[in-house]
Amino acid sequence: MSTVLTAPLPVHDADPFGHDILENPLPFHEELREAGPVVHLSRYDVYAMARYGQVHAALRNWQGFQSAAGVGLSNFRTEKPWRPPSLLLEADPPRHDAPRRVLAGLLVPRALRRLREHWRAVADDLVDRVLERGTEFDAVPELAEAYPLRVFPDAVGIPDEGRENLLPYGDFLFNAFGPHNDLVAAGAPRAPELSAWVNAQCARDVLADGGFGAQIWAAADRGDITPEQAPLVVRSLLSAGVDTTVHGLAAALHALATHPEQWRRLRSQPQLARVAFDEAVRWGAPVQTFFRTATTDVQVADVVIPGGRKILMFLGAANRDPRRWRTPTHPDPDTFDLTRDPSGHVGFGFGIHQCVGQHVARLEAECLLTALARRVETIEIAGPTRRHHNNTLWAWGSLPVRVRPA
Ligand code: OVV
Repeated sequence: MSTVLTAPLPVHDADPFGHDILENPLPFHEELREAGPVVHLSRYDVYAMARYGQVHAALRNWQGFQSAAGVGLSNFRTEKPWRPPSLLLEADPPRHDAPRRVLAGLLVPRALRRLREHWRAVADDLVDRVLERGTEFDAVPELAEAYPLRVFPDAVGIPDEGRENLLPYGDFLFNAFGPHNDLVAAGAPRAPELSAWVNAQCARDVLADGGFGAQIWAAADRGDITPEQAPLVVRSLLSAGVDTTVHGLAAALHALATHPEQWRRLRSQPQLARVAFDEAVRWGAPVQTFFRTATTDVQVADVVIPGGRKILMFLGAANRDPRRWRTPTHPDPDTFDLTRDPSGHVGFGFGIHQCVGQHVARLEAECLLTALARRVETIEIAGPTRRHHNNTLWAWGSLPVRVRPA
């Protein structure tokens, strides 16, 4: 017989999906971290983790914290999901593994090398055109959105028509991981139409030869996945690959525009572009949260999370936990600093579900940030910035910037 010591569970009554916290989650994150290793969120009757150690451990523990019951607030066992579950994100081993292997193989750095030269040229061209139009512009539509939309859908191989649906689809999808609040209600009317369009882009006959989409279908021909799985794997690319990168790039642009000394550092050492992006994903975590569901009773620190309960993991809070990030050389986790080693951040998750597209995102960031660093001597915020509220994404709606061309 074993005895489990349990401590009283700290409680927080805030709404993590309310507009005040979506606007600026940082004070709430600190309260959660300081409240304890596991906290009960009374508003939704779920458990929460905001400290690095527990978030990291929970992300690794796919046996104890399953994904197949959904990684949003709603439990797929008791509530019908709004779309057929993802074969990657919303699945556990063994079913998760074949689709994951196929996608991972297509998206490893070695497989992306063929894209670099073209993606660099597109970034150079985009930056040139933006600068031709003037030295003040909104970095969200003009760079953070424009660049991924120029390279990623082509790389997947979807047709041109309807690409304007990609961002609204992603916005709804990431809202739908949260509660059925005003953000979900506002997006719901278009969800069926957007979803139907995305699903139609996953069919074999619409996907261009040589793209990621066609390669996923080729994997089905080889028997690595089934023909029924192929369209859903393509759907994962179109679901997870656009808004996340857009807001990761926006986080990087915001960070650099508000830290002139870090911009100078990047200008003098353009090979820091990748570090700059990962530091931005740590500091500005574009994906803030995901849920898991306890498979059985799981003990975390001195708390037992009962089987069947939802756990909300605060990736952005873990990324600034002083317990992990306060070091002798870099004592303040809240600073954006290219001399820091950001590796180990959980902005891409961790473990078997860690972002399979992270190398694609890093390549996009490398191309865009080096193109910008070559042509722009200074970049600063030129007007009021605006957040775009989403239940999962920490997003920018508008980043007016002023640049001085080099
Ligand atoms: C990581 C992520 C986010 C959203 C959707 C998916 C994955 C998916 O696989 O559909």
